[in-house]
Amino acid sequence: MQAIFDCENNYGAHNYEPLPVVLVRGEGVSVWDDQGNRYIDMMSAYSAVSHGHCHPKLVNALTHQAKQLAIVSRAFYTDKLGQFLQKLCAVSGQDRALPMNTGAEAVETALKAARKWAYTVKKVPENKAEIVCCEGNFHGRTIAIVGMSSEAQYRYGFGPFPEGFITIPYGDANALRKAITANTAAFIVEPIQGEAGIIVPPKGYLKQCEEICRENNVLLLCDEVQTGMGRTGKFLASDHDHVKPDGIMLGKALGGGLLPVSAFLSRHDVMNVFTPGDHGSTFGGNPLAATIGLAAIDVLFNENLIAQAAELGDHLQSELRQINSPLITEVRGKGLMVGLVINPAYYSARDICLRLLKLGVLSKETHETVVRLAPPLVITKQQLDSVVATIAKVLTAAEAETV
Ligand code: IF1
Repeated sequence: MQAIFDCENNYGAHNYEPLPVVLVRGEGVSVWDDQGNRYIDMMSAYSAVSHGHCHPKLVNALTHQAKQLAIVSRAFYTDKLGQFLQKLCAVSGQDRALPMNTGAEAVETALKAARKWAYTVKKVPENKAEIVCCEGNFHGRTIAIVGMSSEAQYRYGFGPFPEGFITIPYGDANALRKAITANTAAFIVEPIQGEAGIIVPPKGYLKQCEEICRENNVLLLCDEVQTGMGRTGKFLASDHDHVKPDGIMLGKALGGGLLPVSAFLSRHDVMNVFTPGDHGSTFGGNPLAATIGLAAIDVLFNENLIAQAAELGDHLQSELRQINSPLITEVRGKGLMVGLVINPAYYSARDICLRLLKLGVLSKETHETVVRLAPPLVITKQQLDSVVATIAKVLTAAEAETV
């Protein structure tokens, strides 16, 4: 095991600090390490594995298409892309979709669309477009995107950044109203902030933002890379508030836990700002990715995973709230996107994650205090109950050690 850690650490950049476990196999909610120990995966690759590891239908679709045709670039039509985009538009209520690979690319696509829409449709003077973003946001790691970040570590050493981004507090619709000028192109927001610590905004926030955007001819861009694809108990988290964004970014689970597949979705009048040569990607929308993306959406609906996320999410949160421990300060989230907040006076969230790991539960902290719990949506109630029992056990043992 040490040899594996050493090899990765000696030849890789040190931009991660993984927990000390070597995973070699996955099936559904389970993963196994190189010693044959089994774990329940409660973070599902930051929601990329919502369908569970190596879902048989998705693996079948992948291998079948891989033998047929995988990559051809967008220089040609394929028999798979149109079907995928049509389905994507149908389930998200948008007119057009632009396929990319990673979440960050979908976000960059949204930023480019919003700026060009501002110049060509809204008639903002050249190079004056502004995009409003939120404190605590996480939209990815590119230079433009970390330029939007309020997190010192994500920015430090990577400047100079593109201009034209204005940061306001998250969850405060009035701040949005005040930040908008004649040059505002868009407001970009996560319906629930993931990296910030599973922050659920006040009820009605997104609806108010939608109204303010409409009044001011500003695009509402919802980053649903993490919250979309059923994670919160609706296909899109913005569906909870009956909000129809002007643009939506999807990623992670859109790739069925097998490939990076992302997309930016929008209305005709926004998407039509792109003309041939404006934007693209070698791999975006390739037949393999399109096949998997389409199958990932089908499995989500056919296996009722969205309703399951809603029901089991409520169950998880109520069970966690019944754990009577001074180590827990809060349980929050929506659907199967849950944060367990640890009292920093006793332990860090990472300490708790390490203890859970030893008892066969994979989780991941975000910031110092939040244990992120976001299992594959295929998890059963019984499996969830066993995880809650393990969490209770860990907290009781940890509490005993504090006295
Ligand atoms: C890492 C967190 C999760 C995202 C939203 C876009 C992207 C992400 C809302 C970019 C990516 C990731 C990336 C991963 C850690 C992770 C994360 F801890 F940072 F917050 F999921 F919770 N929009 N989120 O959450 O998507 O380009 O990565 O495909 O290590 O950076 P990507």
